[in-house]
Amino acid sequence: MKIAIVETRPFKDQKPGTSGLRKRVRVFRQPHYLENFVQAIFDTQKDLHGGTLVLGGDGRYHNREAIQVILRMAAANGIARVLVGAGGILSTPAASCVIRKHRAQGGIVLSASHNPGGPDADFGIKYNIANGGPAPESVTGAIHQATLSLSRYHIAEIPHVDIDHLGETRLGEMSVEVIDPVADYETLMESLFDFDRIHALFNSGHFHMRFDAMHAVTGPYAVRILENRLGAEPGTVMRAEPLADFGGGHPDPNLAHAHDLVQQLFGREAPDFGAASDGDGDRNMILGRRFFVTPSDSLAVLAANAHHVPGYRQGIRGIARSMPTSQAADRVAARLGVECFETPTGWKFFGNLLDAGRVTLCGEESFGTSSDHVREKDGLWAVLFWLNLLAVKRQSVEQIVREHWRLYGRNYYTRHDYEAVDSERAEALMKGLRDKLASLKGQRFGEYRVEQADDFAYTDPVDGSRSEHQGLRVLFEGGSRVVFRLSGTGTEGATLRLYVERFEPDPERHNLDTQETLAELIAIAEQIAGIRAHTGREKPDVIT
Ligand code: VG1
Ligand code: CO
Repeated sequence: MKIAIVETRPFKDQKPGTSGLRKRVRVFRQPHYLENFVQAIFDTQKDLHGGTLVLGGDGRYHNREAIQVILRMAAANGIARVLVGAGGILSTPAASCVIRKHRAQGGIVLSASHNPGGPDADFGIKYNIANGGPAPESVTGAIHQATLSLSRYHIAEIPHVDIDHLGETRLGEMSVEVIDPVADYETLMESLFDFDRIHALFNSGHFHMRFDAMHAVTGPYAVRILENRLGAEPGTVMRAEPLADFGGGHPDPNLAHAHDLVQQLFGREAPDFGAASDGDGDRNMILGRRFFVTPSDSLAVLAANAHHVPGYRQGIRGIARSMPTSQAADRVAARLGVECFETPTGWKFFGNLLDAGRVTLCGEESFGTSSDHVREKDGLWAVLFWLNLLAVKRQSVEQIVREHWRLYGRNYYTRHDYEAVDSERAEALMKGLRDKLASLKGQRFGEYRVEQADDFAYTDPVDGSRSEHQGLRVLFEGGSRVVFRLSGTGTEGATLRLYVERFEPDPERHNLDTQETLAELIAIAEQIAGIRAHTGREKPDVIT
């Protein structure tokens, strides 16, 4: 096997964001662009030398080409063994599962997650470490540093590798094992959930669900597990086939982008349960019949009911949520008497807490929920968890959530996204607000009084690492809050996220319209930050 050493020059824009490096496909297709980033991974992650790498992606445009390049570079960089998902497919949670199960030293997942795909859309690459989780900031920082001074990369001169048939081949010294992308994951799910009971629920003939795979990676997983294994009727999974451009859609499971699913669940003769997941399968949206479960509530409900599920029968050790996620889970943790952590946005901040055994469940308001079974958020896992609860409790989704609110109170919650805003204007908004924070304390806005206002920073309780500037928070007396953040996953301009939350203990007031009951707080956010003036936008692009 001949190895070429190719001369290259550094790219200055290879700094990973909230979850990996995401760019337009045309950026990734520039000569040497992908190769440089991959070489930076191999140069900095020494354990991979002589070790095992897991490789797969969400099937988006450019996935297959990138896999071929990475295989050739892995062979040239002394990787001993690569486990690659057949067809180049591995969902993010499945990759995490495979890394852990096969004790790999790391993994590369090719995905830009919920961002659209296709020749004019987005591509992405994420590196996961040996615990199966997203690389922490220390690792992404080192990779980024390496990209800034890269002058050559190593690549084997070999023909195309067949990744479509299961089995092992050799590339020089390196072995390539093409694995079934679903099998290990399915086994893990079966070890956590009561498959017999869920099967009986589907068999009863009184329970119907729809799962929207959004033409993204979860299709094959959902068909195999929900339909083939658990007996859901054929056709339960919609948009099941992974397509390179996600069928032209935006593989983001929210009320706007999973439009058909939402219509079915809110229509006449609606099924009992609906769910969707995103491009790389780590997000989930949960719907009941004519009922939307906010991701923050979903985390709280799963935590409060975990003992009904075999994998969590012993109880949970603690809960972690990202800062902008509603405080509903905190109330559950308090009642259970377990620790609750508030981390910055991004799954990488949960890794240490999970590894240290301090938390069992984690969640983000952005449709991410998971547990210590892997080190990523896990869309289908959340769906199976809900199915297990539905099978045990024999209540509707709505009944379960309403009962939860009665017991714990309701955290009304919304997120407003202003997408593709001019970056300088977005920065100016954040700077203006940051400068103002100190003066907000004690100020009264209508019925709300500011208790605290700060620029959120986090010190990891396990390794002491510190992360600053993780979002601007205005906290009001009584637990209401507004939070401002700039997205770290977009590829065009800036995306401003406004998160709004209000706690309502009174069960008589649990039936209000979310946007109406939060209208005053939304107006206060506008008053404090001047969103309209800064962004030039009259209203948000997406309201969740
Ligand atoms: C968003 C979400 C964040 C999530 C991240 C990756 O990040 O807010 O909670 O962890 O996407 O999710 P940002 O920086 O755009 O707000 V995924 O499913 O796109 O990998
Ligand atoms: Co995702």
